[in-house]
Amino acid sequence: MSNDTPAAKNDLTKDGGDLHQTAAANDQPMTTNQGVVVSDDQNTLTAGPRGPQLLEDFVMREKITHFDHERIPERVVHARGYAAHGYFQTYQSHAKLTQAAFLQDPSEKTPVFCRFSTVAGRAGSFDTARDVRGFSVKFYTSAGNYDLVGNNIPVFFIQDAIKFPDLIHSVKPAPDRDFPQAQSAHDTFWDFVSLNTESMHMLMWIMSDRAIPRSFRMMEGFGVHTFRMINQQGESTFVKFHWRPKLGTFSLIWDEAVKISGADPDFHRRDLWNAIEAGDYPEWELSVQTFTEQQAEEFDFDVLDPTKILPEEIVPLTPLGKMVLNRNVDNFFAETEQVAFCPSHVVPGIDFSNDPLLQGRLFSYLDTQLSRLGSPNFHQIPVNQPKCPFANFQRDGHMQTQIPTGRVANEPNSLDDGSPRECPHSGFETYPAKEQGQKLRIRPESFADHYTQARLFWKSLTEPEKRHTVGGFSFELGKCNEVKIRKRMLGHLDNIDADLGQRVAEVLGMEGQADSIEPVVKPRDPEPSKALSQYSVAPKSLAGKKIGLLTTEGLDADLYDALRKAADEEQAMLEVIAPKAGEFETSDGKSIKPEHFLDGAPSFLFDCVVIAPAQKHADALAEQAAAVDWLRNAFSHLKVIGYNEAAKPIFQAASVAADADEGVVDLAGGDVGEFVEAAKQYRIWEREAKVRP
Ligand code: HDD
Repeated sequence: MSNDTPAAKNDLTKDGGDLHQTAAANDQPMTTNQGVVVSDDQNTLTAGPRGPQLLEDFVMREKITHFDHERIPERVVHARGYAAHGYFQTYQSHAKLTQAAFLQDPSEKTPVFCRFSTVAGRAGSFDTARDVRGFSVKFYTSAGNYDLVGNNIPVFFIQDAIKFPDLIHSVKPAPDRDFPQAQSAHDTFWDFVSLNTESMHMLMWIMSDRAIPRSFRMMEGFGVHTFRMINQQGESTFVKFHWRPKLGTFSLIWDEAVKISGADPDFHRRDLWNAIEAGDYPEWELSVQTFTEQQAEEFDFDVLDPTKILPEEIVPLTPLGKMVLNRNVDNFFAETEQVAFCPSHVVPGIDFSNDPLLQGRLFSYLDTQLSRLGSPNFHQIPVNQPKCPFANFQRDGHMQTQIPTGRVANEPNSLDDGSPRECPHSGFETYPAKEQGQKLRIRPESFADHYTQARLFWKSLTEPEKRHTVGGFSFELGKCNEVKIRKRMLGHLDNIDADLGQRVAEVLGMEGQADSIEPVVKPRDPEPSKALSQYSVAPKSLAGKKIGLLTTEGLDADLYDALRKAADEEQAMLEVIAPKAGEFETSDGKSIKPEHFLDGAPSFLFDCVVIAPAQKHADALAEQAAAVDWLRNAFSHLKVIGYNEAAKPIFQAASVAADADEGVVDLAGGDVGEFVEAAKQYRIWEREAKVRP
């Protein structure tokens, strides 16, 4: 704000007035923050050309002082995040369920701002850490801002917010040595969670593929808690929120995630930015599971317990509408960094439940914004401002940017007959739930079953997903030095499922060493729920995915055209990788500029790959370790690989059989149809047992 130049138009009376400090006008002079035109931005004022600098140089002092104060505290959790603008559109009126304004009119598009994040790492950490992903959406509704602050996992580690600082301290780098960064694979985390049986269900999710998503665009989102929806008649229905990505839910393989973190630490943010820039707008469907208080009493778990899901076999999803992200931010700091989400930001038609974790969150977020953004006026920052009118008698404070007029700042008053006035019949009214009870510090008994749903999750996974979950636990516990913690965890895993416990113990070489842990509530044996397995329900599609084509000068033009056409038809992206970064000619003399050069684009940055050098450059390519690794990695990451005859020396050098399985496809004759069909499977799971026995 204070940076505005005379040329910038700041109409503060307009909602979300245009506060862009535009570089657009080429003839706009550079000024100080006071609007004084700067004549020299390169040289400090000195006494003589080689003399001392002068304190009076307000241009230099202002510039350096502003720079010195550029950083604000990063978020205490979810520090690394990425966001985009878009809209939400309801499919129809959901007036029976809720009076929420954004769920009434299907012709109306409600603006949204959506931020995805990792939890544990710092703002400068890498994208592909094994972690929960935050999934926060700010709806700028006509009845005020509504924040749905969820995650890509439908349950949480703890049942009561008072334990949150301990959970986070345990997962963050150890306070003495300040490592490891963005990792849960260390003693303090596993010590804490193994002493908190309520974490077991969440641990299953976080050790599974869910914690290493392929893309923000291919990730589900969940409101986690039970909320209420209230209709115009004041009737309440319990709901659980779900976001489902149109592209389907897909994940990386752990070895890939580790390698990507070095090759492209910005893998997820780059993916989102590029997709939006390309007009390939990611989309999610918002649904709810709805149930009454009477139904809730009949479930075999407590709906106020955030470590439990409501299986879709019991209550299916009701689709409400869709969210489309179609605009990247103009400025990362101003928007993504300064956006302030608070679960307490609700609108008429949406209300809370007594979930003790949710209730704690209602306090924590507002509080954290005050320290992070430094002022109770954070709602005036453009990205946080409602797009509907807002007015009250709150006044002053750091960085007040509005100029309230008039003599009166109190209500009631008889001195000023103007607004704002409270509106008893149209304002937000809390649902009048009846509450009574003794004051206690006690966990309800109905929260005590900590293993059944962890077992439900395990039983619902496909075999490859089970393998990866065993891999997740083994990797993390293998990084845990204290043997007593490993033994304790193995005891919990045995309680979740004997097969799981056994398999992890085997990998760790600790068979028979699990602690014996007596569950407070003996776990039941639930029927599997298909919706919990992402690969049971994943669409067979290339939409939104990336095909990497490793080639050389002289690339077969017909093959290139066929791949480009197939990519367009399947709404996938095709990117060319060549040994050198410069332009080259294809077999028909057309010039191509490769998107990448080989050393900068390993195959783990792509979903499926084609290796098709020109014959005369094939041997030279096969001599390059980067090309051999390219193929070897693609094969071991279970990717579908298309190749031409000239690629065979690379197969030999990589010790990969050109007829290894259905995922290694010969493109002889230039027909890419078989390759595309195979690639729609995403991975060749059967290969996994061979490459990672
Ligand atoms: Fe939280 C940020 C999601 C429990 C305290 N949380 C934060 C963000 C997400 C979540 C997505 C990032 C918001 C953004 O993009 O700016 N948090 C969750 C979910 C939880 C949860 C789904 C459980 C169901 N959180 C939780 C508890 C507490 C907090 C129990 C505290 C008692 N969370 C915070 C915070 C953060 C935050 C410290 C840090 C930055 C911020 O709020 O704005 O207040």
